[in-house]
Amino acid sequence: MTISELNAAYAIPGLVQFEPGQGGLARMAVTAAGGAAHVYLHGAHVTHWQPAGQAPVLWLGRKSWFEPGKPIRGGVPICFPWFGQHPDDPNKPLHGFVRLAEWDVLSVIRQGERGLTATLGTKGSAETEHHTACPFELRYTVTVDEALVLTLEARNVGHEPLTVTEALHSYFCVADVRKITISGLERTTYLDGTDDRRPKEQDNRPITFAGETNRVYLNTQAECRLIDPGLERTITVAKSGSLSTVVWNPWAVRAAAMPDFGDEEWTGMVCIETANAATNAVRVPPGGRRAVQVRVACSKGP
Ligand code: TA6
Repeated sequence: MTISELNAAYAIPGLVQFEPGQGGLARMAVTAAGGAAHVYLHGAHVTHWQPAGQAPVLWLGRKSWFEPGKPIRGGVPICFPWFGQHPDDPNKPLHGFVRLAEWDVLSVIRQGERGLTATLGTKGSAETEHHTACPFELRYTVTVDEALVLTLEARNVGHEPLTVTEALHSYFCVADVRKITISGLERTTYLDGTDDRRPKEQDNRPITFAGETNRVYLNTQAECRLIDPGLERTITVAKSGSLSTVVWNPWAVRAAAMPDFGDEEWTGMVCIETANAATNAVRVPPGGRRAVQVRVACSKGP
């Protein structure tokens, strides 16, 4: 659909409109009383969320691609139907292909007095160039308010079981990653991506950052609290339908190696990803549905 067609079908004056975003890609701009947001149809990618009375919460890279066929760096990329490298074919796109797809808008409705809910959809099937083992349909519901609630629902529309790994790969803005803490994952086993994915255990203290960090915490449904003394705020990340939490910061050397990541930008971001990865892969039976949800909130102070 063109931007005019999207506006004719879904715009709500004063609350939501469609517009050309960066790179000319179509995005939905939400200006609800509870919060503002941008959602690109490219990847159904939430790139911006600012709850009322707060600074922006999501980090977006200044050097991000905004091009068909390339992922956006920052916000909340949707990793599906595989997280990281494809299990059998390293030539397939990292983190799956739905973050590269153009999604359809299915509905846009007011949510209470102060919010808005938009639902987007896409499909993957063996007949497409994606060569997934099994066809599926996705619905992604984005609720913008004082909290940001994202729900990814997958339906297996094939005749075989569908095994997926996935993540809502949220990037958060921080004043300085070296000064934040993340609590909630104490005494949890993780695979250390900086050490050949060896299993390790988080001690009984919150996570702090002193170097490249790339961890898949397993078998955890815990809520995480990101305490940022520099921005004087706490971000809470609560989830359901997810047994893994991924924590990532590339640090200086890896950031410099990524063409779409500014050399100095790593200090201002951290990812806390609501995932089902590695041994937490999910099996969806034929005709079955499953959903993963994250709820992000932000409050002033520790
Ligand atoms: O979630 C962490 C991670 O899997 C890292 O290994 C790193 O590669 C990151 O995601 C970003 O991946 P991308 O394909 O967006 O560059």
